[in-house]
Amino acid sequence: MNEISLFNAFRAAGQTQVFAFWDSLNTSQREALLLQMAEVDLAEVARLHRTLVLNPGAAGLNLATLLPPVCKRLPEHGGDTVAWAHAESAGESMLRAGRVAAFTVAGGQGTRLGYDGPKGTFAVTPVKRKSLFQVFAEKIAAAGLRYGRPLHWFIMTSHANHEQTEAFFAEHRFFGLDRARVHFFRQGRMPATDFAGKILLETTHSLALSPDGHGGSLRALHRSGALDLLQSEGVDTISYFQVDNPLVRCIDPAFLGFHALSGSEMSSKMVPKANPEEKVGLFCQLDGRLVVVEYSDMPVAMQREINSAGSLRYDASNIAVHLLDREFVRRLSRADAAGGTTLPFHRADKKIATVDAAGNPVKPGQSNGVKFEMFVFDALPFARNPLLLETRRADDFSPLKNAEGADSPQSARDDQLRQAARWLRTAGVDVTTDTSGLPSISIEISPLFATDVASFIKAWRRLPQKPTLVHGLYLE
Ligand code: UD2
Repeated sequence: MNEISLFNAFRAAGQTQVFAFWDSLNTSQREALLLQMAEVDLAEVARLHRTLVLNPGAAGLNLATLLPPVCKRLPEHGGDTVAWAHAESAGESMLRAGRVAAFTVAGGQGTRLGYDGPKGTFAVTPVKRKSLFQVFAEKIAAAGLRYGRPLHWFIMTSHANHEQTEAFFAEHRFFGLDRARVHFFRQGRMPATDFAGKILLETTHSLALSPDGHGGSLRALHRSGALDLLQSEGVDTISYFQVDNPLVRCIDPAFLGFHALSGSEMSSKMVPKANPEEKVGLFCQLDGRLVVVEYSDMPVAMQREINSAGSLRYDASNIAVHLLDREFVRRLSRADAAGGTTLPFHRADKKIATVDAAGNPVKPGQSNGVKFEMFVFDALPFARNPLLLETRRADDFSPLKNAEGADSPQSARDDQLRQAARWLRTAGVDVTTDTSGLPSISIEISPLFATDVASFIKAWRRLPQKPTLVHGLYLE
């Protein structure tokens, strides 16, 4: 679109405030503003204002019809051991056939952690202080080595952290991965509006744009050409995980096998809720479909509800680990581009930095507008045969969200230490721990040594000389 048609489109949409300062801008400022204006889907902005701001009730959930979800349980919780073994070997065949790629969403701001940098660069391991990105790189490398097919790895960044993320990988030589198989792309952005639906300016020559949420990853996979690359490489399954979870089993054969064997287009892992107030989304069934309800959208009484067996009625926590069928993502993205019904946007009222009528910066003390985000789990109701699988929290989930307390660097470190101690004990090694399983010394096991307890036992047995555990231990 050229300058004139952009101006006309914004004028027709009642958004002339975005060029209020046009006459005072220099050429490069004008160019920058025009580029941002070209990014905006004005019809989408108008629709979101109508549906989420003017008429918010219509988009609400009907909680009265919610039910607990159907879930495949772990063998220790009644799951079928034979089915688990069968699924694991099916997943291993997929990996041997090179049908799987890894996908990390790393576009978030990490505000709660208070860390100034892309979250994936945060040093998270107890002994070697490896970054989250290095931990994932080693897990992905280990799967490639074990199954004889190196995996492609896609990393979704944001406009704010893209360059820093790429530079970090370059500086660390891609942690030994083949750089031709590591792909970065930026997620999309959405303009923030005031409560009257007017797009806010961040400065006189830039719009208030923010990431479109991890649900934007589906559009971005399509737009970036990732889906075509995957197709040409014979990859049909995308293993999706968040950047904030050092324990994640990002390449999990049993999960892959269950997903493929049930003909699912999107599958998710859950863990039983740690406590009724845990701040995680919950898998539920709504009108026969699998959905995730955010904790903030579920009344506390419902979060605490107990079933006839005496446990929490809604206990299926979303750990944000999903498998996506490549063509499912393409189908949703195409429908999206054609203006069809796809992922809904969620509204968040925020304090949005902007400018006043004279162009001076304004930092509002209370919410002055609305940001719009999509959530990837909202794709579940569109998927054929969506599957929900239970996993073990201690081996799959320890998110890094806050600077202190729950879900912090300390808790993530402790959970990694407990896992290492547990694996050593299962291999018959005497490890001193406290009652929570926390060892008295620092132990770190590289994913290149083992990625689960079974591979750990094998690797440990193969060691010609067993290391002592006096001053801590690092195994690679
Ligand atoms: C998410 C889930 C919650 C629970 C929890 C588990 C949502 C809304 N809630 O909570 O249900 O499962 O995770 O840990 O998802 N990201 C992007 N681009 C964006 C926004 C986020 O890439 O525009 C990434 C971000 O880098 C991170 C992940 O998505 O890897 C989660 O984002 P979050 O921290 O906003 O989600 P959170 O912790 O509120």
